[in-house]
Amino acid sequence: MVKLSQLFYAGGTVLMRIEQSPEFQIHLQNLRSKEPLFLETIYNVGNGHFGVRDSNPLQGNNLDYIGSPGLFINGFFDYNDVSYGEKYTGYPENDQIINRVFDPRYIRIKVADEDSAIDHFTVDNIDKNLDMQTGLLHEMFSITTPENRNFNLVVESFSSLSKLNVYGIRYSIIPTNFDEDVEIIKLHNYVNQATHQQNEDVRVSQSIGEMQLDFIPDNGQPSYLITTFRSQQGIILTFQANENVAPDPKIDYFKDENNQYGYRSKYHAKKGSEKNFEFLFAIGDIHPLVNARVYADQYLSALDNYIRGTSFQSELMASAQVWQTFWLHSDVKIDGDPQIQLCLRFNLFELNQSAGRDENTSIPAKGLTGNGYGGHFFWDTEMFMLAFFTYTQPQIAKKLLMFRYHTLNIAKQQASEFGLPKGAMYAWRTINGYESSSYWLAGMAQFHINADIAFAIEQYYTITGDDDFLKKYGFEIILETARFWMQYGNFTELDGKHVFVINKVTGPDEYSALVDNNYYTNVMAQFNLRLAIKYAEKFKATDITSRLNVSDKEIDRMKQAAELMYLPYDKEKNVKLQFQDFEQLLPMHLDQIDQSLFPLLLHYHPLMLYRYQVNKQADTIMADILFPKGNTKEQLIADYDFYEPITTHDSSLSKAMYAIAASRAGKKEQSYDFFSQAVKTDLLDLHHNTQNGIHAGSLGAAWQGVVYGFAGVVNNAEHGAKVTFGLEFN
Ligand code: IFM
Repeated sequence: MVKLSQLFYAGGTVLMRIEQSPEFQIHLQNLRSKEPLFLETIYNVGNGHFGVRDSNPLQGNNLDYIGSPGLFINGFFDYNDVSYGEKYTGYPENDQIINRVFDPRYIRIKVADEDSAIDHFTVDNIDKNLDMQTGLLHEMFSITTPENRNFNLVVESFSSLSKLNVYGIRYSIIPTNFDEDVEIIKLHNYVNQATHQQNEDVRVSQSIGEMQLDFIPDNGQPSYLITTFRSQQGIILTFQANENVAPDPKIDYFKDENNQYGYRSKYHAKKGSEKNFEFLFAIGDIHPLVNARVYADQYLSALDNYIRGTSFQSELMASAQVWQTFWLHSDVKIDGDPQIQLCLRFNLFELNQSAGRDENTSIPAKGLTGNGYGGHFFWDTEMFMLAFFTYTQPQIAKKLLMFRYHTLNIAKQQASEFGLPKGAMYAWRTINGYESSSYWLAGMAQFHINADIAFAIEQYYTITGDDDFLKKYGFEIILETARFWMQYGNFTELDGKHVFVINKVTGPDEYSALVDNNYYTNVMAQFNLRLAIKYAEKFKATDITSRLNVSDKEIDRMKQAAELMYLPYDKEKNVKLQFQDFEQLLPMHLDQIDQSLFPLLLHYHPLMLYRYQVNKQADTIMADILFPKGNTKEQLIADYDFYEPITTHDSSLSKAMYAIAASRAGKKEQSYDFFSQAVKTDLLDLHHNTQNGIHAGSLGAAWQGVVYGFAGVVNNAEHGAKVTFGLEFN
């Protein structure tokens, strides 16, 4: 079905030949679920700048079709009011929400007097295949009109990796039981698309932004300025029909009576004949609204250059070549279990489709496959996904870290508005750098994100040796986040000892909130402080430390704090305590809870959960994984045996971490079991919510499961620059 011969030969010259390996194909027949919304997610095509859900191509802006279609552009968002019962000082005013821009897959088809925009055409999936070696999505639909006219619609599409602004789509129409007049209309005249999706899941954003679409007149091809009402962003889009490829039937650029521009083609279709139409979209970068208006022509002509004088075919080939290079550097081969192999490849494919590459964006928790979690960036990037990029595409890892650098001033502003005179307080969840977490207990209070970012910088630096990055950007973030801990934490007396404590934080586990001395947070903060000390000493008496006003006195205080950091521990049980009073909480017997009540967060009030010893996800265990040095195997086993039975893994980030811990603890079967569930998260829809978007962090975590778990790679900042294989316990 996939026209490989067309794809890889041009003008008689072999440009590239790729054997279509079944190990890289996501074939509809092989998927367990055929549920439409799930398929929309799984068959998305993206490139870090944007992602397109695999909608029903006739869906349109009409509630007759059930779906959640759309184009999601990384960083393109609008604000929504948050309404609080009681709004206290410092609560975020607005929620940020990634915009659902119009669906570039949409096409309107008329057959005789029947019109897909008015009449309900039945659209059946016959075949779908995503070729992860080339990034080409190939689909065939069988479409039946209310008057029983039937035709096949073949749709091929890709998001270009070689030109991040380009999206290509090609349609072929083949009537199976009629000879009639057919008209296709490619007109995108709305934003804020109506969706029929009913979703009560709290993790799915209920709010939507408000965009405005303006046609840019008389440009020779449909072109748009799309602006957001409140965030004041603007984006230019344009698309072109390739008339050379399909001169018959002729395709016309038109303006309708409402001054809306599109393409249309009208022809007499014969049963069994095939007509092709192909379009290249150029999806612009995000600009401040004013610039977008003032420089629209300029931006537009730059975009035109991407798609003028080229074709679907050439752009697909160029993009497929980038995918080839990606696999050369990033593939992980697994013998013995083809399903796990495919899932892992899918995960890596999705990671590559999701990562922002422009320094102004990161990786949304749901990739670019939906508006779940508002399209926000969390610690997921730094702690679960970045390592994959650092090892395989460090240039992308750097861009992701640069996003944190470009938002450092906002983080400093947030610290200061919060009442901390020094340091940076990064947002728990955000698109533009500002905190977007209205449920601050399990949101903003997850201050560990500051140390997570510092940790990721150190990991990037130790692996790449990128001194320039460290000097110009990395050290500053490490320093400002370390300063945050010095401000938020304090010295005190506890259990008869002089210690440094960090109270009122929420750790990674979201089934407890606002605790004192969360082990993970404290150990990460300690590491963050030690990094600041190490690099302040390295750069002592240089313009780097003087520019950042680092004094000996400040570094001495950091040394004391790191040295005296309170790490709660139960000496009788020999376990690291998740937080200071963890053992005072009620026990929860997870085996006595009905399976239908998981995930617990959808069935219990948070306060109910906070009263129990129950973990949503790996918390203290992550400290063991990240800091193996000085940890004994006995300690790891004790921690594992204590926390594993009380962990629900309701967060998709959890199982891969347990797979690593189990592997290091010598619990091989458990490790494999956890890993195989983690790696299958999306392709097998194990959390039953892939329809809302992929679980990007989980996909990255599964990669870590292979590399840090089974392959035994020990790399973390604590071990210095070198990757070592096999963990040595002291
Ligand atoms: O960052 C995670 C968090 O750890 C668990 N809840 C979902 C967030 C986004 O993936």
